Amino acid sequence: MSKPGKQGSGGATPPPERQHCGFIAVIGATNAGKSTLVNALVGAKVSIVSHKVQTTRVPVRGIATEGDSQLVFIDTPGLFTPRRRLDQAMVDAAWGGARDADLVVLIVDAAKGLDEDVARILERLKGARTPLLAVLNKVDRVAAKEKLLALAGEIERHVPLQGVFMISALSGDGVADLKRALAERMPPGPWHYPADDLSDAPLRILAAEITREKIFNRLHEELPYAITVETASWEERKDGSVRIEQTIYVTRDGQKAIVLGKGGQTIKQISTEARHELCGILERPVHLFLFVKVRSGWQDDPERYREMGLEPPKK
Ligand SMILES: Nc1nc2c(ncn2[C@@H]2O[C@H](COP(=O)(O)OP(=O)(O)OP(=O)(O)O)[C@@H](O)[C@H]2O)c(=O)[nH]1
Ligand SMILES: [Mg+2]
Repeated sequence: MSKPGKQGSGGATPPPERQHCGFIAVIGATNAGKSTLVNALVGAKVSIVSHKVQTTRVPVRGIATEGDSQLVFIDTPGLFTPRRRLDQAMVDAAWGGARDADLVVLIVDAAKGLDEDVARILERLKGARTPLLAVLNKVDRVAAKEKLLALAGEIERHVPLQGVFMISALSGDGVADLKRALAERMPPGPWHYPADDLSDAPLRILAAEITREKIFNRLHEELPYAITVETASWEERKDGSVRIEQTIYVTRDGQKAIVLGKGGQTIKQISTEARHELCGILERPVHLFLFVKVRSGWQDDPERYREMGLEPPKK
């Protein structure tokens, strides 16, 4: 995806001998604010966000520049104890993202502190060789500064850290400092992407994710987890608009009825919200058509995983 409406933060591309570039995996417990932070660092929405857990399902790359450095962020699914098959595929993908990075940023929700999920992540990071930085997020929710310092100390007792940053990804507090510090740690090497690219995800994937975000925000309990969204067709029309058809897969008839809502109200709201956001990103009129299909076994169907960009879980 290049230039979805907004410019990347960088100016001109530096000459090859000055270029630095690296991959930074952003990992952490689910709901810690990883996607919010990656969007803030990139300066555009590349990854969807919700107040619910397990929103991100697939590692998403977001690209930013700072000085002579190109920073390729990998927003990963949250790390948690997997229960469903999809969970396992998500958690495997998250650790895979961390393995391939030059630098790992561990995000911890400062209001939650070092809970069981974080403890488990720290345990697994102990043996890792990739340099690690800790970011305490949601500091806007923590009034006592001593609490933050204590948390930083606790994390440092578990794993060797290159540094600790305290930020609010939501308000942007501390994000610029973090970005500069990350840029300084990037190894010399050619930029992987053109200067104004913001993501490498195809627009049809981003479009499906945006619809999934609206579903996450509007539907509750188990339903968002029983859903996957795919862009079935994408047609650029002569009048400059784009016609997008998407399929929302659910696992049961009852779920289909909830997604549609009384007289089709719910799906209409989801569609309006998604279309509105897509118009902003694509900077042209969008005609969005959503279809709900019941596919009881989609969570066992390798094709659905491939469409999402995940390795199907092994039986
Ligand atoms: N108060 C506050 N809320 C935040 C901050 N950063 C993120 N949030 C909120 O935390 C919730 C989760 O944010 P996400 O960015 O989706 O979290 P995530 O870590 O990507 O979550 P998963 O993809 O589900 O693992 C959302 O409601 C965000 O608005 C912050 O700095 N302060
Ligand atoms: Mg996320």
